[in-house]
Amino acid sequence: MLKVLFSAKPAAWEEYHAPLNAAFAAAGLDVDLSRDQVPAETDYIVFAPNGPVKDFAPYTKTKAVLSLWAGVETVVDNATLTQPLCRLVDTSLTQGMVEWVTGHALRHHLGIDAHIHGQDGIWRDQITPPLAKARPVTILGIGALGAACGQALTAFGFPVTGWSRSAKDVPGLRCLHGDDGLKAALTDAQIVITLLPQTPQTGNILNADSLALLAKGAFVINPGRGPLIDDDALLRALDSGQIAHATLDVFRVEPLPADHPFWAHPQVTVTPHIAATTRAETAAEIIVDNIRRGETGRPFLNVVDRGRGY
Ligand code: NDP
Ligand code: OXD
Repeated sequence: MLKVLFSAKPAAWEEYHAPLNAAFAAAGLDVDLSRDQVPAETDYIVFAPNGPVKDFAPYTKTKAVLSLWAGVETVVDNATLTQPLCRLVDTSLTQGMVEWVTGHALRHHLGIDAHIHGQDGIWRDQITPPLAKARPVTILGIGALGAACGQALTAFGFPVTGWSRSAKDVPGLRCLHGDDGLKAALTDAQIVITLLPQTPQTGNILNADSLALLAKGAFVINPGRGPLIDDDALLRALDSGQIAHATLDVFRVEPLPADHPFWAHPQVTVTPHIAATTRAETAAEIIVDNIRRGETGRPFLNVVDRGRGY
């Protein structure tokens, strides 16, 4: 019998244990899934960064650590982690991100706020937004999430540029990469969406210089990670009108402290790290599929490259 440790918050256990056990049974795997395993006898760890396991050294028999999160920045540098680390790539997570990004991009594109906040009996000037084809969008990070968001936005007609570390070809997107590509990707963009992982290379990628490349009055949407943005530079760009509005889902400190200027700024929308939620039913199938792969001698999917940090 395989011994699988579930290391996440108690609420996650309530959500996950039934779907995981159902997926193990469907896969024909005989598994003891528990929040309490003897480390040296544990075959796999289902892992969330906010769970109890911080030291992987005692897990000498463990074949893989399977993250319930897509972002792995809090564990990738853990020196005790020598086992393969697999991050979550899940169609439900991706679809959730596509819906959140598309919704917020359309809000800014259409100027929806002007009318929602204008229920005061005044028939306002009619301001016609440009069609999507005249609103260039740039997505920094065109991996599992960014590429899907880019393709959804191209379906509306937005000209979408995607930027990545290595050269990529995502149908429908203008794909740029590397340092040279970043400048071209940001120049004159009217909506910029950050879907990069948090690594030493991506910190403060949106800073005073890069924000200045965007079209005057551009919109920033960040569902990636807080440190991708230099907060002070963003606040200055909002105050100067260089950035018209920032919709931010992720922050350097979460929950965002009550005294952070983002809360009070009229051109900032704060959402509480809800852009894309991991859904237990699909995530369980993905985790179990990876365990089945391990047990049948096939390579694990979505293994994190420690050198790259994602
Ligand atoms: P992927 O690993 O699939 O994609 C990451 C993308 O970023 C790739 O295109 C990669 O380039 C690019 N990239 C990484 N480093 C650099 C760099 N130095 N320069 C240029 N491009 C770089 O990740 P996902 O799409 O699955 O997830 C992205 C992030 O979204 C996660 O790391 C997480 O932080 C965040 N997230 C947020 C959620 C939320 O609810 N707010 C939910 C889930 C994830 P290349 O293609 O060349 O490798
Ligand atoms: C994730 C997240 O990384 O929720 O999965 O941000």
